[in-house]
Amino acid sequence: MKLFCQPGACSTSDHIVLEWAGGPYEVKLITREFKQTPEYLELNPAGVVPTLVDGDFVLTQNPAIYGYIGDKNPDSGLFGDGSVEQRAEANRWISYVSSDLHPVFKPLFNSGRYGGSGDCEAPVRDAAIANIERTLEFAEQRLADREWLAGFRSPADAYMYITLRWATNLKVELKPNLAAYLKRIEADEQVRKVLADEGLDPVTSG
Ligand SMILES: N[C@@H](CCC(=O)N[C@@H](CS)C(=O)NCC(=O)O)C(=O)O
Repeated sequence: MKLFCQPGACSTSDHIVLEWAGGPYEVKLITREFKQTPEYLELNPAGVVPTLVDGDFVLTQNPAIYGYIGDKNPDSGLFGDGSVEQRAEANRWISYVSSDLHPVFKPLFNSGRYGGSGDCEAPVRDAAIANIERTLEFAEQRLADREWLAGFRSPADAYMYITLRWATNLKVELKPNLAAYLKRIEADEQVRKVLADEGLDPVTSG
């Protein structure tokens, strides 16, 4: 399996999931500019990361890629014990990150697509940060009595981690449960390896 990944973008979560899955994989690190080349657009016409290539099979969209990696590595525990309930629980939290949380960052990263000049105007920025804080509150409450979003470590945590890196870089102050969760994820040796492989620094100290 070969993952096309842009360091620090959501595709880093797929890199972490591949590492957690334990099977062989290859990562091609790409730039934002490479996503617009004919070579890449042939694989991913939307010009976004991630893209996973497995033989002749080309797959896009984070949730689909997590499911594929999980199905290819059934003993990895990525979807818990594999029961209908635990798969659904993992998918519920993958959906939360994919559909609710990730999109609220988009006005900050691509403000030009929201009618702005490309530089995020202060009122847009403030509203976007408020939306991020409001959306993070669900995860903050969820983590009050559990270590991982689904109740076991799943791809939702890898994806959540990437959004928390973005939030931290945007100076969003994380509440206690999310702050502890971020430290927990960054203490994971496999996450550290992925960060090193992508030339990224952890966002927590210690
Ligand atoms: N729904 C897509 C979202 C992918 C996405 O938004 N990727 C971002 C990076 S996190 C991207 O490549 N955006 C285009 C750009 O930055 O030029 C998925 O799940 O794969």
